Amino acid sequence: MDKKFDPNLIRKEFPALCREVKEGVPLVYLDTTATSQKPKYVLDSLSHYYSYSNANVHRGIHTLAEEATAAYENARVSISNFINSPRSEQVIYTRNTTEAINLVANTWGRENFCRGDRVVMTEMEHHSNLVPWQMLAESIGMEIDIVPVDDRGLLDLMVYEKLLKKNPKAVCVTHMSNVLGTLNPIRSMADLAHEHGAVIIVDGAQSAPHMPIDVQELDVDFFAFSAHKMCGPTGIGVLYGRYELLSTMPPFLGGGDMIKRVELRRFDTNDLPYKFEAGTPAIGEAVGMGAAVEYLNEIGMENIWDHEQEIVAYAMDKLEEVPGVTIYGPEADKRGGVTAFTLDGVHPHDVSQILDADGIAVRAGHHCAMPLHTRYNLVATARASYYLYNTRKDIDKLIEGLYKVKKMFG
Ligand code: C6P
Repeated sequence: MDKKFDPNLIRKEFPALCREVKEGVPLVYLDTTATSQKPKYVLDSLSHYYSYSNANVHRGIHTLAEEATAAYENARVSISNFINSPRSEQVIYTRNTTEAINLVANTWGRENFCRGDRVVMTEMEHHSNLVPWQMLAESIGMEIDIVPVDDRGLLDLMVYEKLLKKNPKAVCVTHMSNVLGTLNPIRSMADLAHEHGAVIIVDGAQSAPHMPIDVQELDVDFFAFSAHKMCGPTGIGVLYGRYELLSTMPPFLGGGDMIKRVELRRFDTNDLPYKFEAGTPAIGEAVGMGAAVEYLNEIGMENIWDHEQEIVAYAMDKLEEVPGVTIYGPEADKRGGVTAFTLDGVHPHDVSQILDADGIAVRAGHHCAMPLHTRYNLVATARASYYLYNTRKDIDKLIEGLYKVKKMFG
């Protein structure tokens, strides 16, 4: 792998980015926020694992079982190092970010919240970091407080400080918005949460793929992310948790591997991380996630972040020049590689559909952030998002496409 950062070389490593959507129409992929494309390095690791080392983990002592277990556990160590977790036992495999947050709500949450206790969430959360807490609140009788988003797309931190004075048990916040791109000041929010005795649960689905993550530096209690948004496969994600919390939490799902001993009427739970990994896990996918982390490390997360900063600034400049376009969210230096926008007089679904005819993939809809869209009196936006493989040429094609949309709609 070439260490020098060159998106034109990088994109050649992604088979999907080399395809045509239809004859003579190459793919312009601007939907990484939904899911990223996968490099050959990761695809080969999946193929190699399933071709030669496929077996169940932690159960057999034959060669393939040992190879599969080693590959599964080595991937955990790579992921642990990727986020600077103090111990790899603090890295729990889940299906995705959504399952990781549901795990926390249903174990730590159920153990620690009582009727009348408060939880703080924000107006820019993805449904994954809203609904599990709403479900818990409904069943326990907790109170939900919301940190609003201002017109620029930033959290109102004065309100956050005020809400902390009500002594919430937990703060649930996204590191980066999947709509506005807003990068939230997690370290200072964590410091404030801790000063008030609250635990902070961070949705890292949109930050972990794009920037260096150090969970110790961020001082977060829980951090959730998904492999499929960071060059890895679907069906695998991670919950990082503080050791003292994870070790005292009850298990999430019951079954094989999460136990040490089972009798007919009782069981003893296994040690971390297995306590939270009931049943046969997504082994090949975990191996693929490990490969994705190796791939990203080789390129360098700082390089990826710098490139995306450059690309998003360029995209915002160009989008702003298109008459009728409104971009939501803060200035380029306060956001990651996401631009949600509307085009006057054209429904975002039409924008997306017309762009697709030219091979340009953007997402349209509420992006699983309905309350945030309501905040801006919107039902939907079109959203272009960027990653290590996007170039200025992709943005130029998007802009060309938008002029075509405008022409079609008069
Ligand atoms: N956002 C998007 O198009 P899962 O689906 O569990 O891997 O990730 C959920 C999730 C949680 N938090 C944030 C901030 C997210 O952006 C997402 C996924 C995708 O915006 C699919 S809805």
